[in-house]
Amino acid sequence: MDLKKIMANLEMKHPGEKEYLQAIHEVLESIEEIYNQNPQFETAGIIERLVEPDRILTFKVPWVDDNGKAHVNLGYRVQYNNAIGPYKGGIRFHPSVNLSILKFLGFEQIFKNSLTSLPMGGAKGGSDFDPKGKSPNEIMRFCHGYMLELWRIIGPDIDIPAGDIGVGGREVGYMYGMYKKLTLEHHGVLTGKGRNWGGSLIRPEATGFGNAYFCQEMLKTKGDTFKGKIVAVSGFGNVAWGTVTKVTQLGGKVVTISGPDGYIYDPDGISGEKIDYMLELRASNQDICSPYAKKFPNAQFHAGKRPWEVKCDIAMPCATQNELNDTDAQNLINNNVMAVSEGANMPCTPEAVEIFLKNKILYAPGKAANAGGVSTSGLEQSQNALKLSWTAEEVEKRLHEIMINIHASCVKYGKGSDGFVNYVKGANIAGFMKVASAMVDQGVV
Ligand code: NDP
Ligand code: 2IT
Repeated sequence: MDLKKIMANLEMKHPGEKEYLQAIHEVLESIEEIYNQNPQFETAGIIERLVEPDRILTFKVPWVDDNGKAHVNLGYRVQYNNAIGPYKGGIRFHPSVNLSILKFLGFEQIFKNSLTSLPMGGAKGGSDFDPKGKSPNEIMRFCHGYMLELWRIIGPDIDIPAGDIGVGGREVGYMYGMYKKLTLEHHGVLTGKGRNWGGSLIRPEATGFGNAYFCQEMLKTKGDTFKGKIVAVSGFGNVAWGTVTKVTQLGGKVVTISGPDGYIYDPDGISGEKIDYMLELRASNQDICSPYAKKFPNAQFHAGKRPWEVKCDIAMPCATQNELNDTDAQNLINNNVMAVSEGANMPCTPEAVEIFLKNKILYAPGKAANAGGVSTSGLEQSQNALKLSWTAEEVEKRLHEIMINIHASCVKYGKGSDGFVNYVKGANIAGFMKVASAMVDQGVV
């Protein structure tokens, strides 16, 4: 593999798509050695075929606000690779959404989904629509408008979307309603559905729970646990909430959460009613930090800052991509952090990752640590196909087993001769080998 040449070609073809190029570089760099040992991959053109999505649908979504004024947003679905199963991945609504971000997310999803051991290909979709400050009716009209285009290219054996930033149970409900109206079919084409119409118990918590379980497995390799550990979390959305809940259950003390306005440091720990309050604020579409600091006076609000300056044993970034840079990473190392586990997708910059690997701490990339969300989406699909509904205990037990197995795969492919586990390498190689072999089996298509 000539990594430099591949990257130079991609930079020429897709100028300015920085998140996409970042994600591709990270994966190719870590699979280079094993790729070169398997000449059948080169013959089958695996890299050239993997780095470009199978197809991209771009469309406009016109919608009308509560004052009768029309607006237009851009909608996308990137169907990346379906070698091991139908396309699968979330939908993101956030003003920052563009093709580069959705291509990076779709590309990462291929390997994440492969790691889960479930039959799911990789995809991602979204829009630059900003749900913040919109009324429930405006959200509904937008979701309906988005699905009016998307329905043509999805299906329970074709492409199964789900939530991501700005898309939770409510938005999935509106999109599902429109899909059903257009197709007359009720077969669970989206995951993250409501409990009463095909959703799975534990799906809302699953990404954060899985993140905590994965980190627990990493700690086990050092003979350690979450008990008594100080944990810094960023974000206050779906993934942050699940992470805070499970870390607290496992005996850790979460001292930070954050929003785009800054972060909260709560030395008493964020647990119990404080977690419920976090949910309440989230549901009411407010910024979190100043109301939280008002309600719990021991908590401090650090406006415009990120939580990585706080002394902690474990850091769990759960907000968005590139939210933890080299300065943050060095702060964490100087404060003796022992583990970093990514709830978000690609929250650490490449420079930050390099610092973690150089210092040989436990570092879990998102495609491994946050795979519990899509895994439980897969379990939701299984329940839909069986026309059954499993108990919360049953789903969580399966989720826990999947996370333990993903950890084992990372160790298998990532453990060096000195015993240090490079989870980036482990996750990328384990995810890649399965997809690449399936592509070879199926010929050049
Ligand atoms: P939510 O919308 O529930 O929460 C996102 C959080 O990140 C919010 O706190 C949001 O604050 C903050 N945020 C969003 N964009 C930015 C930004 N540009 N700068 C700073 N903060 C930002 O999303 P999720 O919790 O679902 O997603 C969080 C991360 O986890 C994402 O990287 C997502 O891809 C990843 N993920 C999600 C999964 C899922 O099942 N939902 C599964 C696996 C990974 P605000 O709303 O105020 O902007
Ligand atoms: O990034 C992710 O894995 C998700 N947003 C969840 C995708 C899914 O299909 O459940």
